Amino acid sequence: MQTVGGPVVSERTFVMLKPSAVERGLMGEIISRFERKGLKVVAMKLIRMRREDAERLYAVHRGKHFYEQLVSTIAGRRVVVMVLEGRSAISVVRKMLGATDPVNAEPGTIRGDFGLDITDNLVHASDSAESYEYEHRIFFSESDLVA
Ligand code: FUP
Repeated sequence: MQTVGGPVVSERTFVMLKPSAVERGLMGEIISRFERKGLKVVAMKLIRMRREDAERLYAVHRGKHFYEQLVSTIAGRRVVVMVLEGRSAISVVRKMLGATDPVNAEPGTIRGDFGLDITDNLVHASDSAESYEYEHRIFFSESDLVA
């Protein structure tokens, strides 16, 4: 845990490498970026995404025009799910991902460097502490988190 002037500011975030990242052999590149930034991997596994878990993960988008495509894009395919820890990890990882639509993502970000597809945009990461709490519990139990 790191501190600034006393308070603990280290936090955790949930990250998923989407099927295209796995299939294109980008796992190492992406995980390496997180490690080089100083983020600590506290849980990680390669899984075949079950449809019900994909629906749970994207429940917040249910009813939106892209929801079905979003779920279908990851259901039944291999993804890597992980929990990363570090100072302001949630916002730091979101910045490293870049804009949601890779066409608009800045070079130097993961989506900016490797993507073009908005739905299969390589990586998902929690956008708030509440999202982290919800998302990581779909895939991990507390005993899986190795601090
Ligand atoms: P992000 O948090 O950057 O992944 O983006 P959002 O929460 O806005 O979007 C969630 C997922 O829906 C992303 F994988 C991108 C996808 N999406 C579409 O496929 N079409 C859209 O019009 C908007 C988002």
